Amino acid sequence: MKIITLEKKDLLKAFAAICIFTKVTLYYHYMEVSHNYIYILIMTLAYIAMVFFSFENKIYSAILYFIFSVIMFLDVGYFSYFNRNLSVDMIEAFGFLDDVTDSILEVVKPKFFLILVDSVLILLYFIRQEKRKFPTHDSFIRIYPSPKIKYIKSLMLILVLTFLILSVSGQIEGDVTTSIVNQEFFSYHISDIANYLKNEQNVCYKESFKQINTEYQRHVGKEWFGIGKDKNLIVIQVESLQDFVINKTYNGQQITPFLNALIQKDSFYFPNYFQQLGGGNTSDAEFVTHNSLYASFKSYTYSLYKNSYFRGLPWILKEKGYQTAAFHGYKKDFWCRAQAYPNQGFDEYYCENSFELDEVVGLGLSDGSFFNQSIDHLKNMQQPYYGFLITLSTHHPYIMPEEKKMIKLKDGDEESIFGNYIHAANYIDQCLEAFVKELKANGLYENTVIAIYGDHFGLNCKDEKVNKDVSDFLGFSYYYDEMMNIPLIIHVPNSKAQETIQTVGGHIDFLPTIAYLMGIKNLDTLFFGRNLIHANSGFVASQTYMLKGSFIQDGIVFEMSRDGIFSNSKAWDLETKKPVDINLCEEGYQKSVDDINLGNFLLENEILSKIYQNGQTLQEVFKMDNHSFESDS
Ligand code: GP9
Ligand code: MN
Repeated sequence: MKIITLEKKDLLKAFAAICIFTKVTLYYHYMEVSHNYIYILIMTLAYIAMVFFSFENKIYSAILYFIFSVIMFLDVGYFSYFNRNLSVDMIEAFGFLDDVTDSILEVVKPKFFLILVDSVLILLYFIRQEKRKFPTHDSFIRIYPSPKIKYIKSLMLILVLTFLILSVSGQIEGDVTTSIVNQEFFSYHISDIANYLKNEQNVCYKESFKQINTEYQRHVGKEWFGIGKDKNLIVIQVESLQDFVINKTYNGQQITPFLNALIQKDSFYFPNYFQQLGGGNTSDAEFVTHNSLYASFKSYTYSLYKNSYFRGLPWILKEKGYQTAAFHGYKKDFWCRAQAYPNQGFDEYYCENSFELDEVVGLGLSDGSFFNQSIDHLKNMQQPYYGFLITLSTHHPYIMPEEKKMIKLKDGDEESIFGNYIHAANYIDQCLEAFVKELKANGLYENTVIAIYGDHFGLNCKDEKVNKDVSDFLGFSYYYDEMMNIPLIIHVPNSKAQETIQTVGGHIDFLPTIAYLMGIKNLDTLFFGRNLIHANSGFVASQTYMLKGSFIQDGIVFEMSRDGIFSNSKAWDLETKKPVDINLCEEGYQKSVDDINLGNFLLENEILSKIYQNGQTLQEVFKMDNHSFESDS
């Protein structure tokens, strides 16, 4: 009788081991681990074995294993959307996700639940055993393994633990260790927690802000300088608008006929403009656009720095006598906007409460109604004014009401995210057309500069179906460079501008570009961006979707390898998509890392406040904090 029980147990153990092996393999498949796969797989299995060997009462092991499995589940869900590992830094950010539940449900695929199955079964088994108080359970390890096996297990535990501690603490250096620490489940999460607790700051102050400012000033007075001087400025941040819909036909129809026509007359169009966000999304797009600073990777910059002093576009225009207001037909406190806006330089924030919710599309007030009602507020503002309008209707999953759908979709695209997105892009185009018409009707058009840009991508290239649909539409494989490409259009009525500026740029470049057109001679703040109207070359440092160190410069895209090893990275030509030698990218990689580290240093040390509120110099703030400072003279 006893022998039969043991055989059954052994079979169950073997079955559990197969399930665990399959699950870990599946996990790394979802996490797209490509370098040092075998080492990583073996290590994770060894750590899991350790969890089961460590407790005599296996219920504790099963509980721990279940917890690890839940973390793995969160990892794959997070990775499938953001293309990066989940970090403890992001825990605070989850508090903001309640209103985008639809989108989250959309990205968490049912297949990800397979990650949980084995741990639930193992846990249930041991709970049942525990309830029955099955006598062989506790005694199994004590009675049957020989002392020799016990020693082998103990030795294995010691080796595995020693390696884990040495590698995550950086004592074992080398490419393989780096690769493992960045990809292996236990090593990554332990080192992530250790880094969070250490909160180490490293900054390399190689490029001085003075040089960036000098470059801005060198262009002052050149062509197009000040064509918007003393005019009103309306900046429209469009939800999820990507560049690939501009100047494109779908099934014989223009997707954005109004924007296509707008580009042709009195406008500057930047087709190589890219999103540059941090740990946040829409609110980071706003932050980077206004301040020309890198957003924090840790969490939403507005929430981390809601009480900090910033000195971006709203402040600079305010000093020139502008009245400033932000407009968004959604909840007042979402993304901490209500708290952050006064420190960003906004006099007013017209949020959901300032609008009548007379038409709902997607998350809330329709863009059509939002624009219409914003005209009433704009009319009452003292001129010149700066109005920053954030749209909402074209938010994921892009479901437009039937009567707004003007594009005839191909059969296969009906009910797909791609099809929905085409309708949404066309809908916002209709709304923008109606808005400009209303500005004209109210005498607000002639004297107003209008800038329109996308906050971030709408169609995630990691989603298989989306990727296939967009790739078929584009005629080439849809990847991050295309995904993060958003349009920027700056329209200056009667300017006779008809410029398509191919220079690569991103959100970070908006402030110096618009400041130049608005005739600001002295852009008296710290900023990272370039005036794209005259910049000889552009530089887009990326820290999200394409990881820190990645960049786009002069038509070359460099994507930093997820395992943290430069030589495993990829580079290609932005236009032709042909591979480029990564050895040409070392300098750009270093600049990308340095700029983002410096950006974080500015945020974490309240540098703007120290300089502009406390009157300290750049040299003082950098020396004071014992960081390297290269003279900018
Ligand atoms: C909410 C809106 C959407 O106010 O800006 O934010 P997102 O989910 O795109 O970051
Ligand atoms: Mn958004």
